[in-house]
Amino acid sequence: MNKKLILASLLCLGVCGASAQVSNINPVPQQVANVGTIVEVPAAWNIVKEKGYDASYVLDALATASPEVVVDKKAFQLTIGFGNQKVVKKYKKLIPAKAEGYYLKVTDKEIVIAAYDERGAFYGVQSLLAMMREGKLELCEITDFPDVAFRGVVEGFYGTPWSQEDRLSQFEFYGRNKMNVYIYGPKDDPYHRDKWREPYPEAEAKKLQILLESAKKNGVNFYWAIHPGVDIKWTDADRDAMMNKLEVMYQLGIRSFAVFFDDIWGEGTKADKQAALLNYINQNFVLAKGDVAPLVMCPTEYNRSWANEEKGYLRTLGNDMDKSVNIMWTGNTVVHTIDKPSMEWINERIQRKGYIWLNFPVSDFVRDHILLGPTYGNGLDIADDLSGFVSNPMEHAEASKISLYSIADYTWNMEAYDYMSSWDKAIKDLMPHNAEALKIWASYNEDLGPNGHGFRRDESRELKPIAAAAIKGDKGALVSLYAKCMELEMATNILLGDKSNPALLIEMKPWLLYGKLLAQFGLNVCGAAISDFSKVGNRFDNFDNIYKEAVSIQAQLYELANDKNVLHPLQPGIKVGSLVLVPTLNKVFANTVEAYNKAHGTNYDPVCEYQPFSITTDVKQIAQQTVRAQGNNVSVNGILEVVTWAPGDAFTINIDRPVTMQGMDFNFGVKDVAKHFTLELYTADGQWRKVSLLHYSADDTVIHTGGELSGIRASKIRVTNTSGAEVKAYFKSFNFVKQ
Ligand code: LOG
Repeated sequence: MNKKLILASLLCLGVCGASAQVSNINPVPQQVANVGTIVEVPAAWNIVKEKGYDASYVLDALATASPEVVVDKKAFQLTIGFGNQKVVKKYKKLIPAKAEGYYLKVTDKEIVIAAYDERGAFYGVQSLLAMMREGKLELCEITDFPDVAFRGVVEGFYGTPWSQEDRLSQFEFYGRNKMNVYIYGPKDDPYHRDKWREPYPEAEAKKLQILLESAKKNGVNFYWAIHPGVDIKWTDADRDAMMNKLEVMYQLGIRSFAVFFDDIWGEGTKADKQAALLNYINQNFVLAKGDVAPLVMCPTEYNRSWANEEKGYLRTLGNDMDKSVNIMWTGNTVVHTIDKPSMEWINERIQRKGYIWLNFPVSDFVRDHILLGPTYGNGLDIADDLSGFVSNPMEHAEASKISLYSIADYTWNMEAYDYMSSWDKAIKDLMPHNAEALKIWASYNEDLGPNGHGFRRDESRELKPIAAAAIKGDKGALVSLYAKCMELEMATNILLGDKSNPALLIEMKPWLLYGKLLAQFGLNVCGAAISDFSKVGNRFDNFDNIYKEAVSIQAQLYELANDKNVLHPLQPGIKVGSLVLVPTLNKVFANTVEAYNKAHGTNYDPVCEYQPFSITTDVKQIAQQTVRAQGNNVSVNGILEVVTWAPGDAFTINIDRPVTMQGMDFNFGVKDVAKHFTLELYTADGQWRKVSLLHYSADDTVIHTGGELSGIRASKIRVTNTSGAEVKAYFKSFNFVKQ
């Protein structure tokens, strides 16, 4: 335990458990003392502030508090000030000497908020408001400041960008939770990426200005990111196009900028050119303007697994690029938690402290899941090794707040970060009146399932021991599992009727409907497992009905997961409880059916979920993709980033029986790429048969097959890079149709 913690716990001895109001503050403050006495919120207060300090977002925030503002020296006093303001002169020694730090004292006669700077005063007000949220106040003395200077969010995912309402709600949330950065970079905004040279249409520009205002009100630095790497030429014309666009954005009011070079290949990836461009922008725009924040850039090799040490991309950036430009980093792989050794590795190469882009809770590569679990795994000792820490969230803005609440907590006070209690607080914050139902529900929506990035999360911690015993046939455990399914059904019903957070409900609804049905499947399965099929009149006595119900629920689940409104071409479907609950229920179902078949000489199929396809491949990035069948249409989900095929690398779909082919196409996202690949089918006579590949036109990136494909019966489909050289391409889609 470090000194700070020892001090904090000594001061807390005996009273911490009672510090109900202070514990509502997020992030957990650095130092808390003299807590334990809960008092009423004063009905009125007299605000003492610096003369002339009138219009400010800090005072606006304070004005949302319940006490009536009176001008009366004998009333309850609230003193607020920062920096060199006279009004807080006598607290000078108590103010932490750190940007955004504040000192907050609550006694039964007065409140003092004395901060290092204006942002600190805003955060002092936020802590006070959080304490008062339940209508009470707690006497305390808090000394608080952030561990990480830049904390927040990068809207950097693929998929539907957040709506205007989403973003406005986010900024209010960031302000409340002391996050100071929002980087605007949704991959699917054309004016960020594909049309980076063009200005926003007027209506879009106006919307950005509204966002900017809201960000300011909440103490959030709004970074606008540009993504020119797809087609940039290192010419004066493109450099001028970049400067023009930045100027247009500056005129709109943007004062913080980022430049992204992720997920590209070819000309745009050159480190020396990127560094030269960033330096040019830094010198001729950022420094020339004088009121623009230091640049943030996302490199092409933004994680260790992609770093090519021989070519020295990162070292070139480290050497050549102005030291004031921040460099983003996702860790050891695209999706990874961050630890001390990985920070040391990157910082040494880029010769500055890395700016973390955490790819959590982003779900654009596992869109069949919604990620509501706790945020854990990042080192608690890396505060001094990084320059910033932002999270890339889900396209579900409201649901992302569960993780973002904890990202705020973690980046502010790392050593005190407790991911389970932070998770509980986040859930309570998001849905105070149905927190228990939301917590139950969240515990079935944590893991991402198998995915190309290999990033997994724990799930359903409480259910695990019960599940293991239930699979072994333990009757007590089966009863507990039954109860868990009832609990899940109840939670989904409560949430489906919740009116307190409509935005959250809209986002979760497809999963909730699925989860409710899954709970019913669980009741059926556990009921059957517990029943001895002897008593008359029991719902679970007629095995044939139970079996029909199970099959019917599976069919209904399939319908829900294949509803056109939730079908995303990359990862179609809906997954709930995929790590523990679903495999447990399937196993219990199989056990029960097998036992019944044995005892009664029947022949019911014990398999409830069926997967006839599997993938084998040398290309690691696509090894974890899933194969889906809908009727005769079979598809492999695509991935987002660039895929590298070494010479000879193959990708094979194995089918558990021969099928007759009708048609096929796949899209590697590049023109004229078909010539590098060979397609072969493994036919019933044990031969590999070659099928020709072509593009329909020079502009078409889709690869089609020759007419000879139709009618071939095959149990394996194999695509091989036969170009003799490395091929870089995308893997956007891969489909075939059987007869
Ligand atoms: C993209 C990002 C995407 C994320 C997860 C970075 C720097 N870029 O693989 O836009 O949301 O991974 O799919 C990325 O992470 N590429």
